[in-house]
Amino acid sequence: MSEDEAPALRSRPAWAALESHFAEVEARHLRDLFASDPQRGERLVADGAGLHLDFSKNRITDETVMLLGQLAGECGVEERREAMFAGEHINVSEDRAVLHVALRMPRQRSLLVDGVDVVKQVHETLDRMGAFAERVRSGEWTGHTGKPIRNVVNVGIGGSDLGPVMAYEALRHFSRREMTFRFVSNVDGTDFAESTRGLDPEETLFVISSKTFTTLETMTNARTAREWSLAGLGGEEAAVAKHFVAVSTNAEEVAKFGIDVENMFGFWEWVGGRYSMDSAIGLSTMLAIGPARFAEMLAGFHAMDEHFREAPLAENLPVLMGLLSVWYGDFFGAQTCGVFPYDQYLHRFPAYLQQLTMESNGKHVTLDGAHVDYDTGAIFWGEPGTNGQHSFYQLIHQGTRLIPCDFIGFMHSNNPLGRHHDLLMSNVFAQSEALAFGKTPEQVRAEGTAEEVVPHRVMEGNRPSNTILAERLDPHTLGTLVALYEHSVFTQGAIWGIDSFDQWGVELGKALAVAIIPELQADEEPELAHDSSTNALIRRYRQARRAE
Ligand code: G6Q
Repeated sequence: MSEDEAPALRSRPAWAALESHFAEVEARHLRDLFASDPQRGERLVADGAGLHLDFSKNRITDETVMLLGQLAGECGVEERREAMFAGEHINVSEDRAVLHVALRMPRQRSLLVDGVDVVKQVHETLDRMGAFAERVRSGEWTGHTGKPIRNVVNVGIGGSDLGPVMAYEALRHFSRREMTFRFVSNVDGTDFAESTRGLDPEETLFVISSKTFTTLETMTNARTAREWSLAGLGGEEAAVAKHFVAVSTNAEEVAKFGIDVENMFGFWEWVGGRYSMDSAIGLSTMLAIGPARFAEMLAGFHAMDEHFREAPLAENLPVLMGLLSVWYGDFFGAQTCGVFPYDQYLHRFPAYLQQLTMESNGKHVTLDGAHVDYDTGAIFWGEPGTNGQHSFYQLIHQGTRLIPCDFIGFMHSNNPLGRHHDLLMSNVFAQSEALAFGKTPEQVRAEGTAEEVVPHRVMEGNRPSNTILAERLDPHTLGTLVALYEHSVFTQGAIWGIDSFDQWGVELGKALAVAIIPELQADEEPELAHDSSTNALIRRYRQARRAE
């Protein structure tokens, strides 16, 4: 396809049907949709892999679901899904397979990619990780001076950090409490300084996590970690072997850094960074919760993979959520999507999802390079409830923008304290109810509100949301939740016909900064050839540094 040829999406019959259907639905209020269809709240729900999705509070009818399903069919979502599971190179711009689903396939399965059984490779690595994690957790693996490891510091960034941090925080309840886990990602020295503060080098293990082992931030932090470690261990190079392990696909660079490749845990180019928390990149997670719990997490991922592969589209949680995102983004013009986990342990989940969703679907061309003439990935954001309610929910309730929301709640708390959990969950139900149904002027008046204040207190309602419920936040559930969003992202990408698995915008950032470093550090005033703004900023910084 030539660059100026329009992509196919808008000319699909289901798209046209959705456009005319949209005009009808847009005019309807969720109050009426519920009033005219008393079974709606029980019908527009789906269950899979232990998760319950109530999508009835969305601005849709049964016809919308049917038409969106038709669109998925016309866009070949199922064929593309099968191509992913078969190991085809669906990441076209990098000519790679996309096989994070193989990371959680059970041991007895096999998946041949270019003649190699990748499931066998995955389990060999999991076994090595498991043996290592057990040695560290039991105290058998000791540091250079013979002390057991009490602190684990994961050094990585982006996909090599967000998953590990999120999973550690999410599963803290199941973690080895006598051990401390910290995460260093930012090249800002403050991150390293604060993350290692108070730790004893004799008891500290660094896990250097980097797919490429060339990322500026991670390698800078890794070198600083080595200096910190050696400084605390009498400067003996031999200490590195006991205090550093690597997670990478690049054995050569790992060896160059000085880490014994015996202490390297590998993964493969078909695992994208933001899809890697269940690969060896999850080593810190395994050290925290142990190999058996890690296996439970993988089983959760796999259960959702199977659901995604087998459930009919209209009952398929990730497909439904993906299609609803397309519906709001491309028909209602919604720009963002809020995700609100009502569980404090999931406080890093929105940040994790930001990378998963926005790095995957923040794309402006289709697979064959045509510029899209529709919107792609939404802006994802969020905070745990109930905290968000006391700040930005105001705009969702009464602002002028449409913000579809995902509420995530659990039947049982990991910390059942008095009435806390009932209060927490009452807020999940109350918020989605208030967003959908609002408060009419009549209702506000009936509360005795002074007439001039009535408009201020009216809630228009008709604000859509999904409610996702699970039994309890445990490793299995976390796996299902992450896979739910992974496959929702996949579904959206397949509808939009984009490559959800490359990240050229991120690569650009990696290259640009490298060019400026010598200009900041040169002794002589460098010849600057940027634009006038960048030149002036660089000069200003150099001047400030000279004055130090
Ligand atoms: C993820 C991205 C990106 C990547 C980091 C770290 O999908 O590619 O976030 O994970 O840039 O890369 P390394 O693991 O190679 O250090």
